[in-house]
Amino acid sequence: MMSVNVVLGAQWGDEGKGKLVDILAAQHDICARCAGGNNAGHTIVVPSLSSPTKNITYAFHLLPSGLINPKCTGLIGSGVVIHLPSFFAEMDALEAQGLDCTGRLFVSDRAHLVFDFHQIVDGLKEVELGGTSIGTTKKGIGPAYSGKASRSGLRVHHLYDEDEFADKFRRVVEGRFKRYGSFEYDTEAEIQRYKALASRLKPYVVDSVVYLHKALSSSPPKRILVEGANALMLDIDYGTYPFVTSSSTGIGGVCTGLGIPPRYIASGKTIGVVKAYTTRVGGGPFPTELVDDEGGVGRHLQEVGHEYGTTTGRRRRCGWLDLVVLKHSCLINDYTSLNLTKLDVLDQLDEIKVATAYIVDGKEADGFPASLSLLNPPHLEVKYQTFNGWKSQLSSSNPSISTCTSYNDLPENAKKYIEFIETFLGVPVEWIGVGPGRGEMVRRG
Ligand code: 2SA
Ligand code: GDP
Ligand code: MG
Repeated sequence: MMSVNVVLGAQWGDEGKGKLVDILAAQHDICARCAGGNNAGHTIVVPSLSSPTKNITYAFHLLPSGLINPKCTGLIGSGVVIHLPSFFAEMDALEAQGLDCTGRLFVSDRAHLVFDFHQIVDGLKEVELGGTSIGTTKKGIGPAYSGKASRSGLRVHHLYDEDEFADKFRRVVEGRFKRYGSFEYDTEAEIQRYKALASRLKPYVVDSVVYLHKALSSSPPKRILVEGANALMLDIDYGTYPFVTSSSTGIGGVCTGLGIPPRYIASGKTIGVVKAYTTRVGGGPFPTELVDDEGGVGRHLQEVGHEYGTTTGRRRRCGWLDLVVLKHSCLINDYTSLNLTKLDVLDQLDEIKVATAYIVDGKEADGFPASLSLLNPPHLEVKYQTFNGWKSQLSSSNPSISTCTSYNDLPENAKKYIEFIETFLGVPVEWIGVGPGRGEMVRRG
């Protein structure tokens, strides 16, 4: 039986999933997205095919990152929400960079559509929330998934029954006008626009259940890689609710979003991508956040790590690695190994801290608390372990770990840091990111 391999974000996103997916895609035939929409952003830096000494930077949002590999086919599964104008804009932008996806990109007919009115409503909801806003990407993700859950959503297959589409569309928009007032929106023009989009989309549409099951049972079976979007702490059930996205970003979302039976997933690898520190975009709790002034460690991580959103350009909040978060993430996703990324960003720090426990109201918490009110002082005290950095173990000829190509090349203190993490979590660190480029990845074992 062919196993399905999965790459998932283990923290609050932007761990560097896209880079690992790009590397693993070389050994897979299909790269599938199972959840989220174009709120995701994956930046991938690879050598140019025409002049390999130069790098090309690709930004993926809705399309699977595995597509950089010309032999890999992309699939957008039923659990994904698709904004068609953005889908085509992304495809066109990739094509302008020399990446042609023709004939190797498919979209599930059961995937829900995100419309511009969902994006408008996303913004209006955020305004209503005021000081307690989620800090969404305003890509319409929440409103589109609420439509799905309330059974009023439009799916890809609806595009191909024009009367049903127009009827449903008018009703849904009317409902949003009732709830939010008559915001500026030309319903009839939108219905016309979607006729053209539907015909452009037609060659990409498949029944992804049949497609994947044929792929798994073909001879030889196709090798499938699932690319997670967002991350476990943004999961609708297990993240820091309500400061989460609206999909299942963990391992459960792989089954529901693709219709792949769990035994294929259980016999494959589930690789958790973990940034060597923590970042988060938008609102919500972040117990190890470093809120400091210019020159502080938080600012250092942000600048050295270029911590700005791929989709919105927003500054990412930065802080120390949080093993309480990661333990919670491991309990749910049961990673078979980890990819520790952006270790190079810590190169110049004298000391590195890692959160090892939460003391909630004087008692060590067993897991990551569900109640957000417990995550603030005076309830919460975070316990840290401090490590010496490896700055002094670097040399003028080797000023960054970015040049390391094997585990043994890494400075002793960097190895201690890695080994502490894997022992604490009980999961091996198989890959170590030492720079943004495809080649800047150390494989262990
Ligand atoms: P949404 O738009 O409804 O999914 O937002 C809900 C929360 O989920 C967070 N979220 C993200 N966090 C990190 N990265 C994301 N993707 C982009 C990137 C972000 C960007 O890769 O850089 O460009 O700003 C992402 N997408 C959603 C969001 O911040 C809310 O906290
Ligand atoms: P994703 O959403 O998990 O795919 O991550 P993003 O692409 O949004 O953010 C990760 C950022 O870090 C991107 O700009 C990557 O190019 C970059 N990156 C990935 N791995 C490494 C690494 O090991 N070191 C450094 N310095 N940058 C990395
Ligand atoms: Mg990202």
